[in-house]
Amino acid sequence: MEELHTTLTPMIDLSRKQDGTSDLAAFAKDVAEGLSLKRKDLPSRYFYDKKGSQLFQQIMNLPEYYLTRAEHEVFYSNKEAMCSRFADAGFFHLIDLGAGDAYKTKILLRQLAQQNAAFDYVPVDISGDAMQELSNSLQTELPEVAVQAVIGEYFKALQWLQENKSERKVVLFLGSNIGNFEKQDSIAFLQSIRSYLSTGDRLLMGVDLRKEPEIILQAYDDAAGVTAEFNLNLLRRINRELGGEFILDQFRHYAIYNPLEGVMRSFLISLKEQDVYIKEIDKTYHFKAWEAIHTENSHKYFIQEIEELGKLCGFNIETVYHDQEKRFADVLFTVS
Ligand code: AVI
Repeated sequence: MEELHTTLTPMIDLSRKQDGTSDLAAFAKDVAEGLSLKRKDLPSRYFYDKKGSQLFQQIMNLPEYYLTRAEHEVFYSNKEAMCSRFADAGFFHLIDLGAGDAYKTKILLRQLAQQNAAFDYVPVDISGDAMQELSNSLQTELPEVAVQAVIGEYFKALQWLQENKSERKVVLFLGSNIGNFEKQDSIAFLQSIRSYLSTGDRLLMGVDLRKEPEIILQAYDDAAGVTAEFNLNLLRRINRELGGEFILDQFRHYAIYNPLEGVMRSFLISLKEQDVYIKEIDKTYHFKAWEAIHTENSHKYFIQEIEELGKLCGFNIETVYHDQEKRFADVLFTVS
């Protein structure tokens, strides 16, 4: 067995910008661009400020939001098989892109520790707070696991890993996060991940599968209105960070599933004709009554689509792990 590290390794912070621009300037630019489009559109990555991240935690516990529970079940019922594959060729880095609180990954970490697998755990997340909390909780719960948290964007982290930790890699991209990309962007994203991997490396990706449309619809339009709050929080964030003057109850959440494309789309709809000024952009945006702002896509897949997506990006499916009801899959890829 490899030597186990029991001391707390300092976190790597790659989040500081090199080009002098701030996150706020990027936010203002994206909002200005998105609200100037004929079909208004705001990027869903801006959902996750502090309040938005808390709301997303609540969403994951909602009865209608089956995704998290289903993936948890996939991990729980396949942990031995998954971990044996990961550890089949000596030491590896387990890289968790968008780790958050690592609720599901901890199932694998416990299993790997129990198997005495030779690995270190590299959670990557843009949130420094989340990485600090995760490092602390792992120090208490699993002190035998070597942890090196990285704060920053995925590709900066992969670049850093390539330069600093060059052993075999198993990359986790869980929670159906791939589903939030536009099709073309998901290809570019996976091709980019592939460019940091070599023969023997693996990718485990969590994908939400096609199913009864009503079930999908309810997951994104829950009875308690938490998803509606999560969507509207984007306007609250624009108000707070960019000096926007959105009146939240003059917009409503609307979600619709297209079963032909397998895409859940979310919108904010203006309930009346109105003008909204945003101070940081120094511009007023006009909304017609019932005009929509598109805020999110959540793609649902057939396994065949995942296989094709993988092939396009240089990955072959090794194993598909399902929950019992086949709502969700975690797909293990090797590099081709
Ligand atoms: C983070 N992502 C995978 C979630 C999803 O299911 O698309 C975000 C979300 N949006 C509304 N509910 C949850």
